[in-house]
Amino acid sequence: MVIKDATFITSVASADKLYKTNKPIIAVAGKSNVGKSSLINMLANKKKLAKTSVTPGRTRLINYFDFGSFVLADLPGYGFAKVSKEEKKKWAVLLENFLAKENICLLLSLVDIRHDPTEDDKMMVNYLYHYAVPFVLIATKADKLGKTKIKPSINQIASCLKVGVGDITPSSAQTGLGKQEILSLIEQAIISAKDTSEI
Ligand SMILES: Nc1nc2c(ncn2[C@@H]2O[C@H](COP(=O)(O)OP(=O)(O)OP(=O)(O)O)[C@@H](O)[C@H]2O)c(=O)[nH]1
Ligand SMILES: [Mg+2]
Repeated sequence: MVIKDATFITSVASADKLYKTNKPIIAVAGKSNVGKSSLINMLANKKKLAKTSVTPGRTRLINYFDFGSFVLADLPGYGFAKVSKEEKKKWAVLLENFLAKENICLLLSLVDIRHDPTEDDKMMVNYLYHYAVPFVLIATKADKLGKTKIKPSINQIASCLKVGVGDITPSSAQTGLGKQEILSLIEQAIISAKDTSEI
């Protein structure tokens, strides 16, 4: 799949304002600073489509992007310590509503390849099982590890999250590692969603 001209659609702050579309929805989730916006820019071949930030926790909204054959939703990052309890609750309501209400074709759940998944990462995976959302895990920032460390790290993450190693794709927004695999996972998810809707 080739992404030609991805564009920003809208930002949404509350669950009653979720963006309506007939296109398949691909969502991107993960803790603050894990590299969601950077991954979106990599997939789009655009440096500044989604705002990236050295200060974690900047994206508090769901940002929607038109990728041509699908709509991509950049979900607000979780696990940011300096956020008030009230704001955390708001985040959880928004996320749970999004997962429950939207017909998500595939969710890319991002974890940092360098670290064991956090409790929040585990909670995210539990949410995904609970709401029966099809998902794959993406281990980000692989350029920060030596080549020989990638496989052991993926094994470790898989065992922490109780998923198969084949369900985790290493990626790097810096080198472009994983880009083609992720695009083809999205493409397959779109095709199989179409097939099921035609039965
Ligand atoms: N080396 C390296 N740095 C990365 C990679 N992806 C993201 N970063 C850096 O990590 C920081 C956070 O990246 P973002 O893409 O803004 O992360 P995010 O998950 O969108 O963060 P929030 O929107 O705040 O939740 C930035 O400084 C990025 O440049 C990567 O693959 N390799
Ligand atoms: Mg972001």
